[in-house]
Amino acid sequence: MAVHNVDIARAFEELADLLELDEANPFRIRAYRNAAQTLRGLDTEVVDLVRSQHELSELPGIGKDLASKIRDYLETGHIELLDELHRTTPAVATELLRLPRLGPKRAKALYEKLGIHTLEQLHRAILDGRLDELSGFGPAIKRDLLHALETKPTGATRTPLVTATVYVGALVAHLKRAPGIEAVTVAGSYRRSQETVGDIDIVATARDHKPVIEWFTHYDEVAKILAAGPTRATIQLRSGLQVDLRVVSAESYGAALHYFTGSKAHNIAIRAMGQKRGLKINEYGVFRGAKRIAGVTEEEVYKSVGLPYIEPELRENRGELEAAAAGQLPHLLEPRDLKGDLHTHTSATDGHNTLREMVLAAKERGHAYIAITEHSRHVTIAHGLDPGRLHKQIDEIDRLNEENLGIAVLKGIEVDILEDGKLDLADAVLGRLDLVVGAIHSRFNLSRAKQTERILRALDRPHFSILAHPTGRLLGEREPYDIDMPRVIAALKERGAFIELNAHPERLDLTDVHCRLAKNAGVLVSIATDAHRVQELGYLSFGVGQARRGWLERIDVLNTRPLRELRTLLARTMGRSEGALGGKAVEHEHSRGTSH
Ligand code: DGT
Ligand code: CA
Ligand code: CA
Repeated sequence: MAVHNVDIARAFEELADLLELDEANPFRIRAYRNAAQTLRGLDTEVVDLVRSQHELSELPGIGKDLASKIRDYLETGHIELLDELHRTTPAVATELLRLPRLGPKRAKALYEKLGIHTLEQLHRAILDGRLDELSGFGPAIKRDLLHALETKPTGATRTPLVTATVYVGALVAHLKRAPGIEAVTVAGSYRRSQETVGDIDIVATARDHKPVIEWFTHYDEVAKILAAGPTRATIQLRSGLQVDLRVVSAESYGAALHYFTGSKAHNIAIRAMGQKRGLKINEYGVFRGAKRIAGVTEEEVYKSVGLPYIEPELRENRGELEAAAAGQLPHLLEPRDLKGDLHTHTSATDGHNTLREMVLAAKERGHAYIAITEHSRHVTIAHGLDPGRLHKQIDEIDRLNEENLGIAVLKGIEVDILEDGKLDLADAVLGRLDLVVGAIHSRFNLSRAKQTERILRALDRPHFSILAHPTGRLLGEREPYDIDMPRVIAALKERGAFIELNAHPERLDLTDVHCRLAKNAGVLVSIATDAHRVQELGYLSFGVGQARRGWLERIDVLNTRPLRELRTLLARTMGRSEGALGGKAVEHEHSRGTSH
């Protein structure tokens, strides 16, 4: 059975967690985490690298020892050390480590001293006051734990789109080799680029359906066949992901694709429009009486109810039918519209590639510009920059730009917005930059009023360009912090600043709804990867999917602008009237701000 990179990455992450409980050497733990990140970012499956005789130890962060563990896993499906740690650690341990404020010491105390073996038991122990018997669990910790246990994101069984992508790619490749197969398209929430998917829906055409169904159910990643009939089947992959396949005839392909792409609300609305015209619309076609009048393509289905084609990402019955009827559908953003990346990190802080490597990789992707935006000093775990190190990086970028690499490197920072709304670095050093990206990395649990006020204060600083990952959420892991988004967006508008759609697939932080809010308010969205390694520069595509769900067009997005225009827009957020390309930058004090 094929092992995917994510499987190995997951095993290494678990190893790191369990070693942490074992209080193993921190460098060793770190090595496993780094290796897991490398694996998640690779473009090639490790299995294929091994097959083609590549040295795994040449991969970044993978030494001889880790390479041999990967080989063990590929050959046997096991890592001996992991099996051993599983035998000696209770299963709840890794779940506990994922909760806030629980490191190895506290987690261990919970199962060793209080005999806690499920999260449910922990919840009850806190409510019963039994946690008070343990030292190291003060009221603040208990409150945070309770909050986490009680707001555990619902629908945790949904799969992030990025994870699904890995499995879907391989499965579609398999299906395309099925006997007599004509077309294969992934439909459902996956096609609509929803940030998480419940299951995968695939529509295929073939003259003879049965061999395709057999080919599908015999895929070597299948753990369970949940249903199999003459034209449809449902399987569960080893990863747990469930997949529905429908095989239809070519005459029904468009109708089936439309039906199974959904959303259900969109389908129902389309069907109602059909009914008004005396048409019956289902997954087999569009019918007037017994006569099929459409169904080969999706365009035909829409045409039968008098509408132009509607892009899958819009199909949520959130106004797309009305817009289509009025000829006012947006011309959705395309991946090629993006000219560069405005949020990236390097090995100067917690990134894994050097400045030069990041810049050259961005150029390789065809970017016209890349902004380097390291963390500031307050984010100590990321080894954030202090003024001295930032000055040094600014000089380094100036020198790099003098080499005329064919890509512009913008000088930025991801500066921490402190609890009181001040920025983590003084105005003097921020003033040397091309852009200031501001972000919250602490005190996520402030009240809505306080959290909003914190951001509004930061927007009043003399230098502020883009609000990064505006709600701080991590998909399936951390709930968004509570802010008054319409108010924040209005303040950004007033300041002439921008909002980020963080394209990292574990964040996708701005939601589709908030993208639309920004668009309607006239605040440009910066779609940026937050890349910490060169491979992650490819995450822009996830941002584009989300942006399309938010109805964004090329004109709504900051980094579709050519360099010159971008510089002008950014210069304004920095209190300068003109971009560096438009002659000498004119600096003047921002009326409201002072240094701190
Ligand atoms: P998911 O899987 O929860 O992420 O979301 P979807 O949208 O992929 O939903 P799923 O897999 O249950 O069904 C795929 C599509 O099939 C759905 O988007 C629309 C269509 N569909 C499913 N059930 C119904 C239904 O009862 N009525 C109509 N009109 N369409 C349905
Ligand atoms: Ca689905
Ligand atoms: Ca389904």
